[in-house]
Amino acid sequence: MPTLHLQSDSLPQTGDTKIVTASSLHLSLSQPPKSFYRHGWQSWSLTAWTDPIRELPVMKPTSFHSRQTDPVYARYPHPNGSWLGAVELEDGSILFLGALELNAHVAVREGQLQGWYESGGGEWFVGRGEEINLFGKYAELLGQRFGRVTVQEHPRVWCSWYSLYNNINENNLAKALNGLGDLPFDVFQIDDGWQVSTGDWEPNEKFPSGMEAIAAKIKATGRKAGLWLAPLAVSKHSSIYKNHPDWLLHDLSGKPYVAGFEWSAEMYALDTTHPEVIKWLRELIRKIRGWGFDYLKLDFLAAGAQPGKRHEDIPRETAFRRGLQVMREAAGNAYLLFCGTPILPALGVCDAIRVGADVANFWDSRFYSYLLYNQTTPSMLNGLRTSVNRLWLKPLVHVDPDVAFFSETKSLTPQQKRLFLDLTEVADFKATSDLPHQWTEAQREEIRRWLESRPRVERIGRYTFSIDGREVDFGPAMPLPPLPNFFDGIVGGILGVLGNQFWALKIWHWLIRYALAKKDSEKIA
Ligand code: 9PG
Repeated sequence: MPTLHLQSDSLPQTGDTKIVTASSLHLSLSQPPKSFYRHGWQSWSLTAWTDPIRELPVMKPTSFHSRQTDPVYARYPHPNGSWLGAVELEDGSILFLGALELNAHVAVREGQLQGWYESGGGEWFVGRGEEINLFGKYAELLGQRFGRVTVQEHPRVWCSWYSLYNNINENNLAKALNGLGDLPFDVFQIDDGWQVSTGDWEPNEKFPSGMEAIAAKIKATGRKAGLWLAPLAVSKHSSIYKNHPDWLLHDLSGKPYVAGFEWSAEMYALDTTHPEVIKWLRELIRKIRGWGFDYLKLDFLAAGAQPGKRHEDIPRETAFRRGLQVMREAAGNAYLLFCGTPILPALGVCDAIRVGADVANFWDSRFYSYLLYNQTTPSMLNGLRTSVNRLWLKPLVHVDPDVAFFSETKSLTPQQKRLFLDLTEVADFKATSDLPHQWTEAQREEIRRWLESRPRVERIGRYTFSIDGREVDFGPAMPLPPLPNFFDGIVGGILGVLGNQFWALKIWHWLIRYALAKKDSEKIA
């Protein structure tokens, strides 16, 4: 299939759109654009309007690339994004280029907006005109090709992660469940920490009564029982790693591909083209359904879409989607929330997608966002920024911007909390991890009102919305931090090198774990 070059005079005029088939497509820009919409590959990857000329600094530490962004393009020297991109022109209109199939990438270089498929070719949507309208048309076309969510009701979720982290057990979860009382949460979701290891999806010693018992307890309160798992990731400590090395994705040199690091060990990825992996995935999801869970948060999914050598030689996102579809079938009518997932391959398979980085009970981390120039690590700002820039996905799938905080936190101002609550109204996805016994009566009533509210939301501009007539502007939270100055660059460089040393990561993870455990034991006590 050819590369197609389109000059600006053959580009759609304002308001026009077209669908073009090509392996790559080069749209000449007659004027330097004002900004570039970069779309991050997976849930946590930065999505924002950015500088159209100068690429952002390479995100550090680079050892995080495979779990935070698309590692194939993490060092690409020009502004770029996954599947789609747009440039803003002088007159305020945008030029939009979006792939209608998987395995595609977009960049601005040499005065062109370029798009290409990693293998073969496919259809592209090209349009020029008003931004909200073009993103809307693109979403419509994606819906026709990939499918869209059919479940109407948006679940209201209590999730254990952002208060208890890994320190969950039968008792503190039971306490949280009781504490919810009659608050209208539809789902009680158990997050990371219940399993023997990543890959051995059986309850650990903190769940001696087993998962069926806790699912039954949750359902007795009239709620859906939710469970977190990372089905495509495999820890070095897992039995799969020991017993089935051939199930893993391999790098080109034949070694198991390292898809990231968990607390103390390398994490590997399953090869979703391997027939035995497919069988194992099907049985895993059926087992969890059999325990009684009917809301599954499937996390670290990007592991399955990493580049590498597979049993069957097909493009990585195609292989990945195949694995997702098997899990969808096995899950029946359970509600599926995909997290840490490449976005396009998940469309039409799940009910909801986490569309931003993890939030945290602080606004921003100077350490990560300035020194390491990493906008994907947990912070309220990183969660909010990427989620707001992904709201165009809403007609296709429920968009989960992550949890809101109500309890007193030292480092979030009421305005910052309010802005995130406004985002949950716009996204129409409400979740929290707060420990109910820490809420005051007034906070419980605030939460009840929040869960019950169904405001009329209208989009006014790129970052402005009207919520029941009240105007909300996410704009001030959208700019990226300034590029590191000379001094920050040097400090960041040293930290980045440290962050790539396994021993340093281990110490770092151990310190975080210690800090969380300490904080949580204080909270739970
Ligand atoms: C459980 C958590 C929670 C959370 C998920 C995910 O290295 N990282 O970039 C990174 C990003 C997110 C993350 C963990 C690591 O959190 O988003 O809601 O379920 O896993 O471990």
